[in-house]
Amino acid sequence: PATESKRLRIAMQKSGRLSVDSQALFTSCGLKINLREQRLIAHVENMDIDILRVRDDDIPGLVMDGVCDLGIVGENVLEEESLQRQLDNDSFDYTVLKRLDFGGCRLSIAVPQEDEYRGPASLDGKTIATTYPRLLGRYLKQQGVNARVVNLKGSVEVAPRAGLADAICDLVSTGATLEANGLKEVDVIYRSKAVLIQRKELTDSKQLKLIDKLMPRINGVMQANE
Ligand code: PRT
Ligand code: ZN
Repeated sequence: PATESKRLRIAMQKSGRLSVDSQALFTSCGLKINLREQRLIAHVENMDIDILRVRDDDIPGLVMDGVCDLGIVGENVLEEESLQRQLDNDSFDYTVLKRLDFGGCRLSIAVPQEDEYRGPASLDGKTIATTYPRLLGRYLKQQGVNARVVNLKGSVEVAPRAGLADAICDLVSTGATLEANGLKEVDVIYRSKAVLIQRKELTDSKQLKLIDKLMPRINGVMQANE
């Protein structure tokens, strides 16, 4: 029947840097999930929750469009999608329930090791390759820098060597990738972690109660990990 409460839908990355930690968080919160099968949807056995396993890039949109109730995604991907949707005049509403303690990285400008860099102005007239054109565009605008942005979905770190760009703007955690490609990190433009987000206009009382039950558990797990 239409009045029956729907199961809470949580989107997580299927496979990648956030999957293991996302899954571990759910498990620590007492969710019994069978993720052995390579299915899109995994039913939580002991709660009215379904886990959707998707590409990380799809998670902000799924939550902003109300298709999923919660999601775990990197702030970098979330912010990029928000900026894009603002430009496209699409809905970009969501609530951050919790900033999590994994997925930490920074979005940085990097240039060839031998290049001189004297701040953002050095990027004037240059070409910068990135997977995050909106975050980079916002930064360049704030800095009053005029640069050409090339949008690459992958292999950003080889762009300068390949002659496709003068600089890159990419995610960095250890810095090993930059070093291996003869690049140096010169400016951090955004610091990111994984976040748990909720869609706006979630009004179902059973779903809200379920979230109220989960949040103290998440806080408890994070405190125990400190
Ligand atoms: O398949 P799907 O689209 O779901 O995954 P994906 O390949 O797009 O994303 P994935 O799994 O690589 O990353 C998911 C999220 O993890 C990112 O959106 C970030 O929020 C976070 N994260 C944390 C990182 C890194 N650290 C990271 N180091 N994402 C990517 N990297 C890459 C970076 O792009 C570069 O290629 O790792 C390399 C740099 O690492 P270091 O250690 O050499 O500096
Ligand atoms: Zn992705």
